[in-house]
Amino acid sequence: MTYIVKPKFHHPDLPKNALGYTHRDYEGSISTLCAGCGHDSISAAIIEACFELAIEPHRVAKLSGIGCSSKTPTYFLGNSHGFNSVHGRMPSVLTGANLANKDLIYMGVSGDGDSASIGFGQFAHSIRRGVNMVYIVENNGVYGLTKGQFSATSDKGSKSKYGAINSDSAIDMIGIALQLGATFVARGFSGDKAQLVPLIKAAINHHGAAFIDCISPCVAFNNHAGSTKSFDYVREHNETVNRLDVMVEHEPITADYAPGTLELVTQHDGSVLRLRKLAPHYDPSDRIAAMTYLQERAAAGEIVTGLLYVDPQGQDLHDYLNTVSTPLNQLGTKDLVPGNAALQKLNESLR
Ligand SMILES: Cc1ncc(C[n+]2csc(CCOP(=O)(O)OP(=O)(O)O)c2C)c(N)n1
Ligand code: SF4
Ligand SMILES: [Mg+2]
Repeated sequence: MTYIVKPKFHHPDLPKNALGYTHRDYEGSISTLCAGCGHDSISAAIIEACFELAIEPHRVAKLSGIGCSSKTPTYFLGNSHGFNSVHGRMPSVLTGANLANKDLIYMGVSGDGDSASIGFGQFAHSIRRGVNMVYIVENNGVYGLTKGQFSATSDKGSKSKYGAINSDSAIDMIGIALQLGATFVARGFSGDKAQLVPLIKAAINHHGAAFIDCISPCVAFNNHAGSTKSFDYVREHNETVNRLDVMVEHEPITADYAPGTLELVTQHDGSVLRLRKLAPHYDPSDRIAAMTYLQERAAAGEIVTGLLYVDPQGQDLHDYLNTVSTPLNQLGTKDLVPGNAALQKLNESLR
């Protein structure tokens, strides 16, 4: 993997968070992606979200597959745990790590090729199992790393840089995540950091499978007229259903909002999501209505962004499996080898 180490020095007056860390403590190596690539903006949003939440970097595990998008964990959270896996296999590696140590914050970063083609099954099973993670697909509608072939999220009828028309139907990752039971589903745009940072913060605070489909234009291969993942196209067709602020502790609501346009959602960990409704009738607590709405707007050529669905009291894989409260990797021999009598008893109970 190519990377350029960043110099460690920084200005002494850089703002510090509650832990006394600056943004520099959440950065990684210097990016080697193309200048202007949407993926770099998503890395910057992840850095900002972790800085604002004052997360201890050693509490984060970032995992990825293969692709330009999957290279990005090298460019953020350089003091966190990292695992760059095989193409499309990030979800199973993440699931295994999460089962072994549920105390970490798991961040899976992937691409549309990585998650909607070779890793589609892996993506689906990690979502339906409710793995406690933030799963971000940096969606540019092409295989950027291998020079711009259509991916499974390329829209039917969209045009490649070299003029070919895509004849295959697109996979909508949001629709699939909703159908599979994800308890937090959002769509962001790399060109809208003000929307993306709170979405990532809320996803980090969410308990359960949190999925963010982030449209992230590939400036080298998919940013031309005829593409439906270009900066211009997304800006022109973006329909934002809500705007989000995340409050970790209760803060008074100071801004003025028209009645019915503000909604407060308290998540499992006590964080409060303050939702400003831009589409007044959109209800992010109604999974089926969300699926219908997204299909309708997609048919009208719109790209719906915002917090699309949340179950604030979501459960995760460990809740479903009823694992012990101690992370499994911290259990000692006494717990793991309970002795012959306990084994006999267990065997008897299964006869
Ligand atoms: C098993 C396997 N098959 C194919 C490849 C070639 N390959 C590398 S990256 C990639 C697609 C990447 O696309 P995406 O996940 O969308 O990432 P992007 O580069 O667009 O960010 C492919 C097909 C590979 N590395 N391994
Ligand atoms: S090829 Fe596309 S996805 Fe890859 S770094 Fe360049 S702009 Fe980004
Ligand atoms: Mg891609």
